[in-house]
Amino acid sequence: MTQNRKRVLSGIQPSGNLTIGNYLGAIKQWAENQHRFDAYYCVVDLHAITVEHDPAQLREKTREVAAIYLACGIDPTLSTIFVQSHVKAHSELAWLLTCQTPLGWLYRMTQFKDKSAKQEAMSVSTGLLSYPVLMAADILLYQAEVVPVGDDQRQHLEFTRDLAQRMNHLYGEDTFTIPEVMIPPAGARIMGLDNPTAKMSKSEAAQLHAVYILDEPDTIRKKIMKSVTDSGKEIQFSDDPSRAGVNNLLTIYQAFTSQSAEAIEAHFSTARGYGDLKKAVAEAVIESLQPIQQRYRELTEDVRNIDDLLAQGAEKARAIANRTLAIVQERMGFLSA
Ligand code: ATP
Ligand code: LTN
Repeated sequence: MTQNRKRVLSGIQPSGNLTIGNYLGAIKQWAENQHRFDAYYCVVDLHAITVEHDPAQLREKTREVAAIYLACGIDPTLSTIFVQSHVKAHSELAWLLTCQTPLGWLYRMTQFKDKSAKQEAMSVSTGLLSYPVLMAADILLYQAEVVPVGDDQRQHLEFTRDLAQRMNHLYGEDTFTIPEVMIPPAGARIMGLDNPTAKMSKSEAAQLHAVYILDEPDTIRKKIMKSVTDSGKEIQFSDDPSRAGVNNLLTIYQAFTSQSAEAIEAHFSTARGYGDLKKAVAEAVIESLQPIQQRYRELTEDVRNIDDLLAQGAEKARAIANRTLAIVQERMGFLSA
């Protein structure tokens, strides 16, 4: 059974509260497709230290993200859930790949440019620059064929493919599988509620920026009702930047309700204004998150259960990752230990 299914790998950083962007761009499609894939979903804790972090919070969020994967329907009997740092091969392969990565490839990454722009140039961590190399190691260790992510990760996937091709050219064409990106049809790029021209992100501190997966219904209502729109009243999908707020609300509604754009526009054609739209979006989000939140509460009553699952996941992941690492080490000229 496993042999016929395509290998898939993806991950989320435990760097804050997971947002509906993380859900719609990543976890939702992981859960929907898990029957047809041999899937590996990791909590990428090593990536979370590329910016300033608090050790106690990292510990807490790592378990929380794993519990959210489960609560969103990732079934551990179908998919393997694990913590990146539990599989040491990720760090080891990242070093081997680092030595084959031209600096120019890293300097042009938009995520690096955006995140480093928020800090003093010379104090930006080297880890933030080499972030995509660690991500490439995550993917290539498992010989993943497909990587389901949100739209913002396209460039990192291109980087991974280029690096895999370079390694294959140097060390043998069968060294790494070249992965394909998989982007969901709706919800691949959810924008900030307070600023609909910037991507919704879990590490953005502003109170009204993001809806979190674990937010209470009242908080969700408040955030969506206060979201930034424009002075018009037409409720239609649009790529006009001045109408980005309404477009974002419609996109959220579409991703949660799985209706067509035409049906949604027809539905809202009789609405009295943006207030009606906001109310409907808030209720759709609340209703969709309710079963996830309920399941999250049940799961976290027993954290030992989650830790056991993560230990089993790491063991399964290690077997595959170590095999790839050994091949690469041998081909690069390292003596076997
Ligand atoms: P951070 O703010 O800590 O950098 P983030 O919220 O951007 O984090 P990541 O951990 O970098 O989240 O991303 C995890 C997954 O969620 C990736 O597949 C990413 O594409 C997806 N994702 C993140 N934000 C969004 C968004 N606003 N819309 C759609 N998908 C998203
Ligand atoms: N860079 C990703 C998180 C990530 C990832 C991965 C995604 C780390 N390793 C491997 C897919 C596959 C991000 O979303 N910022």
